[in-house]
Amino acid sequence: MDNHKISEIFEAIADILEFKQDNQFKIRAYRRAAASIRAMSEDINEFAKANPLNSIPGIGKDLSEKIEELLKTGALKSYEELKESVPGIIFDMMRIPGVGPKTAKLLYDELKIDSVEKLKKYAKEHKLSQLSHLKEKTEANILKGIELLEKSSDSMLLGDALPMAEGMVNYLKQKSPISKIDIAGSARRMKQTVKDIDILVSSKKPQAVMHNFVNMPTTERVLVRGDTKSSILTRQGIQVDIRVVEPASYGAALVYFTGSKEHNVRLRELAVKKKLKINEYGVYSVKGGSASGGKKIAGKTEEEVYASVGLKYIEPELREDRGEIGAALKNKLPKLIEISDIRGDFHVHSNYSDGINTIEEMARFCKNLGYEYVVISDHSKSLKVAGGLSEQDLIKKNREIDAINKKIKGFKVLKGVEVDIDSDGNLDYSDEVLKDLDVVLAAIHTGFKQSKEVITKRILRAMDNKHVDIITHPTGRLLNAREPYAVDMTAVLKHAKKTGTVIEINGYPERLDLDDINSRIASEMGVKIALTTDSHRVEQLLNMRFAVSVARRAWLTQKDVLNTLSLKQICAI
Ligand code: DGT
Ligand code: CA
Repeated sequence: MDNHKISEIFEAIADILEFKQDNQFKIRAYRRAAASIRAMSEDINEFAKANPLNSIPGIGKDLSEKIEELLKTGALKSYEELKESVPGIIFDMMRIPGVGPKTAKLLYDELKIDSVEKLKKYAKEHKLSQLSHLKEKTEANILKGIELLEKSSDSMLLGDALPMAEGMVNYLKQKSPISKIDIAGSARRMKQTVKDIDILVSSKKPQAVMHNFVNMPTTERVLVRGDTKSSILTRQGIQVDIRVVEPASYGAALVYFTGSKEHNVRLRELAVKKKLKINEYGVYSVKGGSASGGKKIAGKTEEEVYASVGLKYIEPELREDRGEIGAALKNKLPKLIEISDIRGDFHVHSNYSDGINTIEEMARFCKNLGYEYVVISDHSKSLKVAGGLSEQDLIKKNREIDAINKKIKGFKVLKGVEVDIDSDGNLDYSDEVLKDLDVVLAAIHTGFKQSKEVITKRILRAMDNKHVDIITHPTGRLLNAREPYAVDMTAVLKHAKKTGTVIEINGYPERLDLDDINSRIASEMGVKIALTTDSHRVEQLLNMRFAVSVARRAWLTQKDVLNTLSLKQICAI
């Protein structure tokens, strides 16, 4: 039983209770508890040994007993009984993005849906929209949701994959002598989603590495076990491949297994032009049209491999065949932004709205990260589900910020807001309120299904307000869960340039919004970018590395990014 599993069970209980039209307070209590456990930085088993469970925010006596039962027995009797009372297809339907308990109930009661295949078939045949309570749009969304689920079931978020891969690397390093070890594949390129995890090793004791790998605590099933290559499936259903290579081939293997495939193809084409051959073992000179008998000229390090075909080292995030080899040939690769360039975070929530920590806790954590400033940007009044602040609460919050700024030296908390753009494009606070804030972020949280024209107009109108500084999560997508709303990004970026509005790369792993491709277009148009975490608790402030990874994949440099500026420079804008 881990945090993830327990929060999943609590969410499932909330879904069932909602399906059964049970008490709203009870449902909300389960959801709050699930969120709280999911966000804990500590393993709940460890936590429970030293602390009472009801010291977790949102956990009272009843829920702490349930957690205890789960930790002790690995199961929860009341949950098992509750599950029995609901047909299995309801759970399958609720996994589809866009299908909540109410819709699932309607589909089950009215259409006797008993499989997802049947639901897909009925959606295609427009049988769902014939129901009196189901709109055509919902039908289209259900179909999209099923297709998204089919597509996403074999990919995981970088935010989940990378920590998992790093954990494995650390585990293997501790267990046996290892000369070199790297995460390779899409996780090393920091792609937003990752299909499987690739690990490359060189070691004097390859057999010991293989033994430890297949016996990791997270291993569910061993798929392949060999001397130089093994594959396992983790308990979460993720495939992990490991390869052990000779030190003399390590660089060539790392280039090969980092990919992307398309980058590797371009690299090999370039080698052929230079009468060389590149493979996962090394770079060879070609004699009489064949590499056999050719001399090995590189392979130990990646730098050596790139240099052998006349290229400077190419950072993994750029290896997507998006012009990086041409740029490297001309020695025109960008000097990519690094996490150490970041001097503050522009999008952080506190417990004034839906965050868990206080402003002071968030500020002190940021200071410890070496930042000079943080923008506390809680939600505005109409976003009630996220604890949006009334004007009076905002005044109170700003006073608290003034007090904290007197207390914490060498650091500044800036007054901000994530102001909601309503369905007509109006902002949720008046200009009178906005003018007293240091930083105004504007965001869409409702009306996701509006037409492209309407959504785009809303954002453009928000940018026209002279107080709005940043457009946050500009497409509203949630990776593997919700498609972006229909927004004309070219129009938004053009208007951002015209009005001097900054565009956000939100580093929350489910968002990574704006994405790498659009961020690159934005910077080429001269639009400034802010890298943020959208943190709701202190640990999430560390997600800045994911915002930075999107920026790096977008070829951004220090000068493209707002929060590489010092506090003094920011205050002068
Ligand atoms: P994914 O789908 O998220 O796992 O993405 P990757 O890039 O990690 O792809 P994967 O795991 O299939 O392969 C890892 C790397 O190995 C890939 O980036 C490049 C290399 N590779 C795999 N298969 C081939 C191939 O057929 N040709 C070449 N040139 N490289 C390959
Ligand atoms: Ca992979």
